[in-house]
Amino acid sequence: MKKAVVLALAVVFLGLGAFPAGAAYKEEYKLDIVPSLSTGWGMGAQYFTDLVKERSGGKINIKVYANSQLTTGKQTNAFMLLRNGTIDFACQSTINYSPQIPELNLFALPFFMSGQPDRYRALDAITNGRAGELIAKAIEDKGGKFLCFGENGFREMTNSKKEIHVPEDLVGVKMRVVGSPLFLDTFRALGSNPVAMPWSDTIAALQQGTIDGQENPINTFYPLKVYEYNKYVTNWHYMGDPTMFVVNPGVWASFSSEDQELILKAAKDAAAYQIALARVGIDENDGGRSLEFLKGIGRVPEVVDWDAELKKVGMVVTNLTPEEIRKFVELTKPVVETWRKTIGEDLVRAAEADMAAVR
Ligand code: X2X
Repeated sequence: MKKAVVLALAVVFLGLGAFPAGAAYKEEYKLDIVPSLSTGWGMGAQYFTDLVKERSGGKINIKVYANSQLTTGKQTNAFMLLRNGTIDFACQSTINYSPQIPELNLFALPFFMSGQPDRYRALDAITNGRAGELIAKAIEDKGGKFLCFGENGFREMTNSKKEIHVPEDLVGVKMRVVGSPLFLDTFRALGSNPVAMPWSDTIAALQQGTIDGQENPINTFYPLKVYEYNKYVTNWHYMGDPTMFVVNPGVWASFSSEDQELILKAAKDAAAYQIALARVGIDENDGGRSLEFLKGIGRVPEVVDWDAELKKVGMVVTNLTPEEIRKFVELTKPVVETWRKTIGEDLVRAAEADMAAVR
């Protein structure tokens, strides 16, 4: 008799879907990020969870797990763990999801956005444009609920050996790159000898000298004191690295529509903060907008003049001339040609049209 009741209840529940609205919320939702909480990426993720907690009156409690804890260092498996529900929420780089969602390689096409007159306008045109919609759809088709784009930043290059002005300078410099094939192709095309490695192993490897350099946004490598091992930084802006605020679709469906709205709004507010942190003192065309925004929300970070700060901590800052940049662009052209096909011509063309529209 009891069994029959349980069975009948089970049937009713299944009929309502696996996550009936009004189901008890979890005590804690887990949010995945790769770097430490002290980075702009980490600060943006933390702000998101704080806003959700505050605005839900403590009902929705999301905890940030930094330093790839939830993927045990295997950052390129992160999307699979979000999809299967091991991870509830994430603020992740497109790079780490790109092995499962090829469209996300778009942002890592070398000099795709920085080849435009204003690389930040180009990036915004993509994330807010037709290409951004296609990318959101690609993520949802593969099993992730997309909320919005944030920002890690444009990626620069550091090393312990010498100033990098032209591709030949990279010969013999052992660069760490993310374990995503496009990065290996780009650095090999430049004549470097790249090593794919999780971020969680990178600082120790720099310290031990098993690698000579790495590439990441300033705002991501500085908090980890990369300058203690790498004297040289080259600002080449070769790719812009947005983050994505995403949720497991089952978890998303378990929230009431009011709470979904609250979460989406918090993600957008946190993304605006993360984007401002990625640009303040770095985007030379930002005209003080990022700083104004950060003042407005009462969250001005310690460092707002990165050029001065990097010099202060002893780094040699190399800003490339257009001539020098052209050499990097030439050598990576075949990589772009090959990867356009993997990403999908339609998406690449949509992104080119989005960028052209703001030029
Ligand atoms: O691994 C990296 O370089 C990092 C932290 O930027 C990413 O997760 C893409």
